[in-house]
Amino acid sequence: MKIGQNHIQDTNSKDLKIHQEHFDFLGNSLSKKGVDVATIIKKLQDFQVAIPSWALGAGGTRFGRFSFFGEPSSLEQKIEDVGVLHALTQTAGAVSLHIPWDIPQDYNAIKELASSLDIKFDAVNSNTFQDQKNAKESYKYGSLSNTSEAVRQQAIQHNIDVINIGNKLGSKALTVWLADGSCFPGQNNFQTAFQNTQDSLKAIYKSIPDDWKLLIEYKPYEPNFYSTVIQDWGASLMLANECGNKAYTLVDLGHHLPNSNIEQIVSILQLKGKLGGFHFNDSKYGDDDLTVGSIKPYALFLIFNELVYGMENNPQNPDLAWMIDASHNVKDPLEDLIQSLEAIQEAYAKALLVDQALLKAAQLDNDVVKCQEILQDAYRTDVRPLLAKARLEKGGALSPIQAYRSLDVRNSLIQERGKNTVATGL
Ligand code: LRH
Ligand code: MN
Ligand code: MN
Repeated sequence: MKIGQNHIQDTNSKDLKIHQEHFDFLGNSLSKKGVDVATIIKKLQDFQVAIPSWALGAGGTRFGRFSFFGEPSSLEQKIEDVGVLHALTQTAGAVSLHIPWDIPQDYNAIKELASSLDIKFDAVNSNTFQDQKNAKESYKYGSLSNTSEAVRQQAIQHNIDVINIGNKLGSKALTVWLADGSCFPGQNNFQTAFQNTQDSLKAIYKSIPDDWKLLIEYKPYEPNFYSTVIQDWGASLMLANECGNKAYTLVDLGHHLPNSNIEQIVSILQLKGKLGGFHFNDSKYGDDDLTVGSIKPYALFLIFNELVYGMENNPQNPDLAWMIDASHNVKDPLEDLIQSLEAIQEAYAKALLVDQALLKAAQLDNDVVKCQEILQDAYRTDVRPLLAKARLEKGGALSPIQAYRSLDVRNSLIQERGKNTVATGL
């Protein structure tokens, strides 16, 4: 299924007038405050987020999975689905593959398909948390941290294989997330597990090409419930520092204990030039992988406020690999991803509205009330007409969800692919 420009323009046409009125009203009031609206729109247009190849089907829990039908069952179909998202939103111009869930068969064909849809290959993800068919060694008791050298070697080699796959696609980063840890006190020696992980990551790092990044993701628990080897940003940063200057920390929003101050974490990592990647989602209790911005939109805004500050003031920090890491149990996966993309753009746009000079002055004056007023003035602005304008100028939909529904995308996919499809992945 490919959405044509004419289809999108048709669906836009009836709402163009009202959009223009909303945009003019907001644009005028922002201009009066000294905001450069055109620059904000350009920044929104340049902000591209990778879609994970494993998030295009319904997720599920260990208690069950309910399909939305018409789900992609091959990598080609997954890329086509990202194409649908990108055509409508103009902000999903990349895909992130998990290996071995999505190993390309015909590299040239996959690359051609992706480039015809204006999609790039972002970070590749390795998987040493599941045993693979015919693998000699098991990851039951860990991978890069395992007490067995043979297991560690197998896991190191897998990461090198993933780098080679990514290289053929034009990826520029490897993301390592480990399930390694322990379920019961005494099961692991913390120091041995950490040291083994460090040595294994250093071995992988030797194969990281010069223009690549190694992104080290952390998570406090799950699937291990007593300890995780790379439990937090401190552990990740220590490992990245040990590896070298191509290694960075990756922050996944769902990988924090309740009430963690994530905005402060991203801020300090950027100051140290060590924030490399970002996984967006939202959560109420744990690593819930819910729609971005659906639970804590103000926290997301505060995080973006620090990201924007870092992007503008920390040249020592590289460009980040942005990815949505969400799962969809009760929503059409494509609709859910559209909602996440919109929430990301919304938080970004609001953060771009923060008057940084005024904020700095208020901070110097210790005018606490004014500091809060400045942040909340930006947060309370309804920026949706800016987002719509950014999409419209690039040929996207004024309202991606409405367009998706009026174009009846899910039914077309069901007709094309059949009802009983099962997406591969988690
Ligand atoms: C782990 C995680 C990590 C994995 C993905 C499937 O919870 O966030 O990024 O690769 O989910
Ligand atoms: Mn993640
Ligand atoms: Mn996760």
